[in-house]
Amino acid sequence: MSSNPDPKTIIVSNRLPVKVVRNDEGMDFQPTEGGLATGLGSIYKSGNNLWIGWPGATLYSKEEEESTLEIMQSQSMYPVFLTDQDLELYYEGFSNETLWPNFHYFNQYSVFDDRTWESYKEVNQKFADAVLTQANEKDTIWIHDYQLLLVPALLRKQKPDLKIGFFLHIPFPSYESFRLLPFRRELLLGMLGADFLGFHTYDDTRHFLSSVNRLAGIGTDHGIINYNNRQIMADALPMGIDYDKYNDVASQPETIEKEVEYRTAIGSPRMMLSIDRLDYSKGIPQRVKAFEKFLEQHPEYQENVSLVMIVVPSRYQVGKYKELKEEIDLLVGRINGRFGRLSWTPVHYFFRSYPLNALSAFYRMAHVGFVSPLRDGMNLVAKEFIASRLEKKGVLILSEMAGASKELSEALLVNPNNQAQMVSAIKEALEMSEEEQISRMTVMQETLKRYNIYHWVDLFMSRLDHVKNQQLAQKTK
Ligand code: GDG
Repeated sequence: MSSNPDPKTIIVSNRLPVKVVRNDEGMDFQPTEGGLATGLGSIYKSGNNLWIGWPGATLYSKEEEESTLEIMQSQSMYPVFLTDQDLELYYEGFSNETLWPNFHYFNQYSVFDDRTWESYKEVNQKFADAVLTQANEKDTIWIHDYQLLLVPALLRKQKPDLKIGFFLHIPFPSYESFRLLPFRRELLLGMLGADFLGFHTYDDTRHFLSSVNRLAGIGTDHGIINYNNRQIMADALPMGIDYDKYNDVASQPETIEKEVEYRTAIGSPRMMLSIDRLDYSKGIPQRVKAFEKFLEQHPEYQENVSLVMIVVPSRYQVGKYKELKEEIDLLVGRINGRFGRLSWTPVHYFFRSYPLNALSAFYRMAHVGFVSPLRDGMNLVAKEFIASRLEKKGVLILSEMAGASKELSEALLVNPNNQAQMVSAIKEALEMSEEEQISRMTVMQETLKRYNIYHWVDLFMSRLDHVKNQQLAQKTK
């Protein structure tokens, strides 16, 4: 139990916003990539708030654990140490080989294995125990994402009055997909330990409520769930970005210098940009194939436009991800071999991550942002691209399957499975008048500026407070 009596917010997620990297001098702490780290990075350092999660790396000696704990605590973080076996079974196994494919409608990739489920339960308990060592009765606990679906109920069991919120960053699948999971009921009851559950879109919320109703037999009414004499609420709360941060970074001299450097090196008159983690849900091969088809059908664009494609290494230990990397390598090789000239490379492909200034330089440099996931909870890259367009020019091609498409209707929306539509969207994007670009971009920028990350956090917290107050009012009736 913490000795600090001031109420605080405890964020809980699988990864902390920094990771431990071992090098010759010992341990180094580096910021982590990923939507969540980017999104909440601006929040957790304020007041006496705390972020609990895995710091990366395994096999800590006692001394390493102690020094990590000390360094993390001085930076408002509290580490949950995981073993190699936890990582293999809970993280790579149940989280990334069972839940991730099922929630993204890739059921043919889902692996069902009792050992990974046992580990998932154990590690969720580890996280809950860590929270319990830090939480006071009046604190607010905000749990994030599919790796920790059981934590809300584990906390509720120990501290029935705790204020608990949960946010799911990936899609919640339709009942027809979710019901395929062997441990579907346990997962739902785990989530229902929360008082408020947030999802990126209305459809995710609707799917969750339908599963609660049909698989757990619990009645729901317009987002209100009455379970164990407790009123719980579920609602759509699309996550925003730190708009001003991306806007500001885009105007920094270091970013502009990098942009000039990259533009000169790439040399193509026009550029399309895609940035994703290596993941089959992101539709990378489909995108490259659509670009290839475009060059084939519109030879006048050869030597005129390049696709700059950044793929950030991720989950490389999981077999499907290795296969995907090989598929992308082959496709890029094929298209560059087929169309490339001495003076022009069709696809500039980078399998690595970049620092923020470099990322921003890419966002500035591109004429078209090409974001075409097969399924995506939200997709922050689409939003960051828009926030970086200081001159309001540029076009966003965006998949209808990304949560972001619900807010960004001025983008050119495409079905990533419809290659002909993707090809014509590329043409439309490259030929759009500046006037139309500016008018579409202005609307999207206004939306993202208003519904930014701070707005999202405030809204989440006020919904959570509201539910808690409703519960109290019911109790005192
Ligand atoms: C999950 C959901 C949802 C990427 N490359 C670099 C880099 N990034 C940053 C981007 C962006 C983030 O990573 C990626 O966020 P996404 O939203 O695109 O995707 P996921 O990682 O899959 O995130 C997703 C999100 O959670 C939030 O709820 O939107 O649907 O799948 O912020 O900028 N950052 C740096 N260098 C890189 O090379 N610095």
